[in-house]
Order: sequence, then structure tokens, then C-alpha cells
Amino acid sequence: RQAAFRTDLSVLLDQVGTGKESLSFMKRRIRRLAQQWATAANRLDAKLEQQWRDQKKVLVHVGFLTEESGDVFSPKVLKGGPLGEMVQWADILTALHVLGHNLKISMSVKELQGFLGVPPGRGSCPLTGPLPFDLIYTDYHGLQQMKQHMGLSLKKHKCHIRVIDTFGTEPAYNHEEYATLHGYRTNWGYWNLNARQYMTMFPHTPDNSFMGFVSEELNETEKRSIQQNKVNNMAVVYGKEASMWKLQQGKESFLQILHRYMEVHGTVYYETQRPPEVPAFVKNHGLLPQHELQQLLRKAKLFIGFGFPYEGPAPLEAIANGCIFLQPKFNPPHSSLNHEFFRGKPTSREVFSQHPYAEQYIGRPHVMTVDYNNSVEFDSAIKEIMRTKVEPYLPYEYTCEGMLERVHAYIQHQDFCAPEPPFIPANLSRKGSAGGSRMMGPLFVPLPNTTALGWASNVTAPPAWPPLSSLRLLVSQEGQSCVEACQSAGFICEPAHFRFINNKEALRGLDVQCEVVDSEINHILPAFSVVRQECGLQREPLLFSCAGHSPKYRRLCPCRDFRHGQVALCRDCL
Ligand code: U2F
Repeated sequence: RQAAFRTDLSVLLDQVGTGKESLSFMKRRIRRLAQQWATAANRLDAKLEQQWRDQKKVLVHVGFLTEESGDVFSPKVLKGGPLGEMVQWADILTALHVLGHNLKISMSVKELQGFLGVPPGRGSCPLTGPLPFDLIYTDYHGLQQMKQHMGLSLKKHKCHIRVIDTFGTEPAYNHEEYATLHGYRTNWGYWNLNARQYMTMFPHTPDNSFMGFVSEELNETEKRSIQQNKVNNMAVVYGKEASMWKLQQGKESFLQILHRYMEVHGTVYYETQRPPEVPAFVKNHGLLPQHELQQLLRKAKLFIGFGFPYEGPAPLEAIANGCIFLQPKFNPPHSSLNHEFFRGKPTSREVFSQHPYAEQYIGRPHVMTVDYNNSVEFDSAIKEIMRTKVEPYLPYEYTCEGMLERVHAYIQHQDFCAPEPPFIPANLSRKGSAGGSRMMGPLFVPLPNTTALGWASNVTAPPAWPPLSSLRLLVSQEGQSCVEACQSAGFICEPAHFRFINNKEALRGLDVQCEVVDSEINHILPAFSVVRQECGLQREPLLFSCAGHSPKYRRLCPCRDFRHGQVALCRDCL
């Protein structure tokens, strides 16, 4: 069946259910953004020009909100607890509904069992018939619950699963045996999924897919009125929980410096008294409902982060409402090796500021990232912010249309169930490879077009997605990952393209000198050592990794182009 866009959200609101603060929060959000979603649906509908869209049977099982996982989030909704996850789930549900899919929502193990058709009960009972869904969106808690209640049949059906995973899971942590043998085992990883089945909140880990969420959009009239009503010396602090304010009591209190120039506002949750962490000069509004926070941000000039929470939605909302976001640089970077919050998370990613997306994808004048220990630098940043005029800004990928476009593309094109056919590449052309200067900077090999790269004629292969036309082969520096290598050349690493470059022809096309070419199981492969003239190809497709790097190896990197404001999609991806 063809999916038809929906602009009426009442059925969705009924499906979400009642009885918990988390559900009420999500429903308030869905209602508040309903008009915005409807407009976006109409625009995307027109943009896709009658393109066929399959209607999928989709199950959304929100594991972290189930009683069985302890549901620690719901009781904290009105008390300053994390809301980012609920923002994202509300938006995922809305996107799936608006795109016209056949949606079922489960928030308990009992509902999960009902939808899957496995008998209720505690033990593991395999699902005997076919899976009644094309796609299941869940999280790590939900995955665990499915394992408990579907037993072995989970393995058979896991290609249909998508895991919403805020901070991402790198391939080395996802491969059970490899993770166990090489010290990448955590409480979360080791599910042996295709790493693109993990979907993140920001496009920070290209090994995973970028799901995202949306932020409020303004029309031209609203933008103009915001700019006219900005209060130049008004700052709002990022941090709705008192403990987040502790971080600012470092060497010299930068909050004091800020207070010299600006009126400081906060939205910190409190019960009866002002929390001791929040100085008396701060005008604390208490935790606000989302729409009231937006109103406050419309007046404020500055939204300032103290280093935590990492990578939440609030800075995007602030920037969308015309604030400048000021945030601390982390030197050394925070990661699972040195910071409690990231410890045990299935990623080695290094975080260089509180909100790397804001820093890298938005940047000045909307975002300023400075060293908070340097009071001179901090002081001059504040002065600059007060002088600078900025327009409200929201990257396309965080608009409703952008999210619908991306989720539509994933649903129609990502297929982890189809067997990946053996790839028999034609000879790569040597023409255009960097020849003599081959060990100097990044090398590009113009790849032949899709027809020249033939699949074995006896297999009917699904067309590659992203299409091969988007591929740019590049060699990293020693110690550099493909994430960085592609980025520094203005591209993005595309894990789906690894299978096209994991071969001797690619090495030959790059004029790499190999004494030996081995095929091994190691997440830095394909790669080569210049000194030893050793080349290695990847033997385990699950370990294709954009993130991997090693000091002695230069990696072969499958980069691709991307759309301006929609990094998840290449130019020809729609
Ligand atoms: C992130 O979670 P948080 O909930 O701490 O993220 P925030 O950026 O603070 O914002 C979440 C929402 O809270 C709303 C605001 C945001 O959409 O509009 N809000 C509000 O309604 N009232 C207020 O007074 C203040 C904010 C991240 F999203 C999670 O994935 C992480 O687990 C967490 C820790 O890093 O940070």
C-alpha cells in the first residue's frame, strides 16, 4: 500500500495513552507543534512529486518508559530531569504518523508481547510465525526486553529493528566477540546489529544513522518581532537541575563575570527554596513548561551552558529563538575514558565542547565556544555577544520538513534484511589518482559510475543506497579516523560505501604499495601501513567503522557528499 501523509494528529494523541507525566509532556509537545508538522507534511508531499512510498507496519516500543525497566524518567519530568529523550520520542512518533505509516505504540512489556503475538508471561517464548511488523523502533532497554521475551527468534528478526541511541554505538563495541576480545565490551553494546541500525540524536557518529528531533520554527513576522524585542543584556542559563550549576564554581566564577554585564535568568527546578547552587542575583523562574521557556528565549540575547548536559535540544531551541549560545570548550576532550557520564557508553568519541553539533555545524555568530578558565577570553566573548546582532536560525535537518524528509528516506531505502551480495568490482581507473604524491594529503580517486562497477551477474542486488554516485574514496593521515578525514575534505564518512572500497582494486587505484595484502578482522580496516608496505582488508562487514583509527595506519575512507542542512542525505539520495 501507498502511504499517505496525515496532518490530523488526534489518532496519534489517543495512541500515546495517559497516566504518566512523561506521556503528558510528549502529548503537550505533539499538540504544540501540530500546525508546524502539518505545514511540513504538505511541503514534503509537494517536493516528492507523487513518488511512491510504501506504507510500513511499524511498532514503536519505548523501552525506557516501561515499568519493567524501572522508568526512572517519568517521575522527574516536572523536577528538572532529562527531557531530551522524550522530546525525541514525541517527534519520532509524530514523524512516523505524519508520514502515513501503520503505527502501533507500546510502553510496557505486556503491550509488546500483545503486538508481537507472543504469549504473555515471564519466560522467553519464541515468536513462531512471521514478524507482524516491517520495522520496530526501540531503545537499548526495549532491545533487552525483546531478547527476554522473544528468545532466539530475535536473532532472526533483528534486521527489522532500529535502536534509538542518543550518544551512538561504534562498530567495535557492537560486535560481540570483537568487543569482548579487545576491551570494547560495555553494558550496552554487543548486539551485532548493522551499526546503521542505531539512530542518534545528533549527526555525530556517521557509523550510525542520524534520527534527530525538531525544534520550533518561526515565520518571517515572528523573526522580525523577536529581533526588535531582544533585550541585549539578558542571559538565560542552560541547566534545569541545580547540580548542573555546581560546575560553574571553578577557579574564577564566570557567572560573576557574566553578572557584571548582564541580567542572569535561570529555569532551575526547586521545591520550596532557591537551590543553594543558584546565586541570589539570578532571576530563577523555576522549571518552565516548554512554550514558556520559548517565550523567555525570545527575549534573551544569550543562552549560556556550564558544561552539562551534553548535547541536549535546548541550545538549538535557543538559537532558533535568536539567542547566541555560549559554551565551554573541553580541553582535554570528554569521553568514556575520562568522564563519568560517558563511562560505559559504547563509544570512544571525544567531545570537545558541551554541544559539538552547535560548534561544528552552526558556529559563529550563533555559537561561541570558549575556554571558561580564561577569564579574559570569557569576558571579551560576553562583550562581543552584547554587540552582535543575530537572526534566529534553525538548520533544515532540525525542522519538521527536514526530519520528515530524512525519516522518509531511511524508511524507503535502508534495508538491513536483504543479503549483501558479493561485490565484484571492475578495475578502478588509475586515471586521476594522485600518482607520485601519493603519500601526501588526501587522495581522491574518481570512481567509475555505477554501471561500470558490476555486481556478479547471477545475483539480483538491491540498488546501493546511498547511491554510488555519492562515493568519494579518500585516504586518511596516519592516526586519523575516516570521520575526520572525510570531514576535513568537506565530505562525510559513509559506512554503507565501505563494501565498495574494501578490495585490492581500490588499493591499486590509489597506487598504494603493498608487499602483502591480508584480510583480517579489525575495525581499522581497510587500511595500510606506509612504512611496512602492509595492506589490510576487512573480513567482517559488521566492523566497517568510520570511527576507527590507528597511529601507524592510513585508512581507506568511503566519503560521500551531503545536502546543505541535511547531512544524513547525499545529493542523489531522495
Ligand atoms: C539532554 O537532556 P536534557 O533534558 O537535559 O536536555 P535539555 O537540552 O535541557 O532540554 C530538553 C528539553 O527541556 C525543555 C527544553 C528542551 O526541549 O525545551 N525545557 C523545559 O521544558 N523547561 C525548562 O525550564 C527547561 C528546558 C539530552 F537530551 C539527553 O539525551 C541526555 O541524556 C542529557 C544528559 O546529557 O542531556
